[in-house]
Amino acid sequence: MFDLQHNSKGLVAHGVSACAGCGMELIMRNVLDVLGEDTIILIPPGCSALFSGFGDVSGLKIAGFQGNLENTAACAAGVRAALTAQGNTHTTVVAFAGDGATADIGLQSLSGALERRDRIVYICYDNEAYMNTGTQGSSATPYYASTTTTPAGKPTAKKNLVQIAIAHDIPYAATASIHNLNDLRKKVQKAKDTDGPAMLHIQSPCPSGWKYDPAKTIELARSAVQTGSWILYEYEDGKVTINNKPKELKPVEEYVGSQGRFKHMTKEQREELQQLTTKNYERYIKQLESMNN
Ligand SMILES: Cc1ncc(C[n+]2csc(CCOP(=O)(O)OP(=O)(O)O)c2C)c(N)n1
Ligand SMILES: [Mg+2]
Repeated sequence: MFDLQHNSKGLVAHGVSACAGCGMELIMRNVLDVLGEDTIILIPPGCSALFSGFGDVSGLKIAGFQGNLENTAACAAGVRAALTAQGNTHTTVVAFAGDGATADIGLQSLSGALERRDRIVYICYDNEAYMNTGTQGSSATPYYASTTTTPAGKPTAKKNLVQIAIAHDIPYAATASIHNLNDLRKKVQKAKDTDGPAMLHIQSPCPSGWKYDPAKTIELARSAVQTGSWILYEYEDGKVTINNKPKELKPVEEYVGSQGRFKHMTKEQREELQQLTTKNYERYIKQLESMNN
């Protein structure tokens, strides 16, 4: 449908209707840039479905289809199996799913594909809620964030998706952030080259759901890492590398202070969040480092 020679560079077509400042759009562009044309993409309902398009019109210049919220990884595994049956080992099969589609509704399907060691690249862009349907809380929504289903702030912590993936003994898993696109792109390349399932968990700031100025998307992504709210690391064949370990964490307020989803928090709650974030960060870094012993 699209003339690759004629259109501008990249595998995303013009006029995609993502919100201004959408982190996920930047992730999609970079992921496809690295994976290249010889890729089939599976997209569930959610904001990334803006790219799979409507009817016979697609926002992407590669093949793919939209499945259900429950079965992105199973769809990807099916496509891989069909390609393998045809003798095709060169095409990359990528699943590109939100946090709700990954950590909640499609978790069983992801678990099955990881356990079977299906050779797929599974990417979860994590905007930390069910954004496409109006910001309902998911299990990836962080502690204290306000959503329409957690208006007074989520009372529980964020689910640790990468640890769940690693528990399946897969060859490659990593987290990434759009403030460091070189690191993100390297990880996409490694995922592509992995012989078996590879999983990337990428934080995706969302101006509409997190309620901040769309110009601040990259700044917020950076601040999440600098405050210890998002940890950058990768797991390769049993070995963990922490890609960014700040000597001293910046105050969490620098990250949450400009986001409307945290504005209901009292001074005491902010102090509590600071303590929790530092404690979780230190504990998790220790846990990751101990995996190399
Ligand atoms: C089983 C099922 N439940 C609910 C829906 C409605 N629905 C469509 S998109 C969506 C939000 C998905 O959230 P997420 O996966 O985090 O992606 P995001 O919209 O945040 O990009 C929901 C709840 C659905 N399509 N299927
Ligand atoms: Mg989401």
